[in-house]
Amino acid sequence: APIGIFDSGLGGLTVLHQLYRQLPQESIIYFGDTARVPYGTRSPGEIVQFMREILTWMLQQQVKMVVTACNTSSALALDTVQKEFPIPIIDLILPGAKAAVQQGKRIGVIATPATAASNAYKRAILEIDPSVRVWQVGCPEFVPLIEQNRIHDLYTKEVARDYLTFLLQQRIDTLVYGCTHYPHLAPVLRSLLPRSVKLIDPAEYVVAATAQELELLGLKNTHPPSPTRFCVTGCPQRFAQSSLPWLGYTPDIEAVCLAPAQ
Ligand code: DGN
Repeated sequence: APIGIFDSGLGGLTVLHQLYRQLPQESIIYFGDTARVPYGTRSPGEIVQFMREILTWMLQQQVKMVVTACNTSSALALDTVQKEFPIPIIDLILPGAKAAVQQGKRIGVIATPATAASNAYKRAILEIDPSVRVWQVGCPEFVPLIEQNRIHDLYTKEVARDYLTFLLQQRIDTLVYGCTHYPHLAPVLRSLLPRSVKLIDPAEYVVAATAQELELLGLKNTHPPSPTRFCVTGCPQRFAQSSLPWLGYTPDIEAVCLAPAQ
């Protein structure tokens, strides 16, 4: 059976990339809720509802496990829905928080406004190590800019400079990508940060946690993997086009229609 991963749009591709690297034998279904991106400015109630719909669909596809490739969903909805669905759902935030405290003492988190407001990273980090300092910044413009493939615009760099100013004033030594879209901005962010600042991509660690869980539950794939299925709620052509720079090829995209969850 495949592993299901989902995001509101292109962000999950950074998790997919790690799945290909760390678990190349697994079959994957990628789900992008592109009709409703961005999630970052939605209410917690909406995010819970979206996640229920996505998980219901995932169960119909008979996935064996779901990897949350969206921090906003992980922060706002995971606790609620985890109890409602009979399938392992891997959280993104705790593995990222663990990695951050192993690397730094003054930790900055950039995230969607919803994730930043939820304090999910701050809480997770301080629970592991109360002696570190944590600052979070909500970055409302990043996801729309990435979805529009405007990564190399001068404007994007100016926006990034603005978001980082406060964190640099705090002399952070570590920066966490608190949104799966943000590793797509790595070259821009790297150019604005001192070399000594370490960048943490939670995608790397959520996939390591997934590998452990597969092992623990005896769910590792033993057959050759099937090609990844890409499914979106918005325009398939648009996703094919915007994912091209990250995937390096134009995938076939299925359009799906989610049924409202009960
Ligand atoms: N990629 C999602 C996340 O990690 O929070 C956010 C996407 C969005 O829709 N804002």
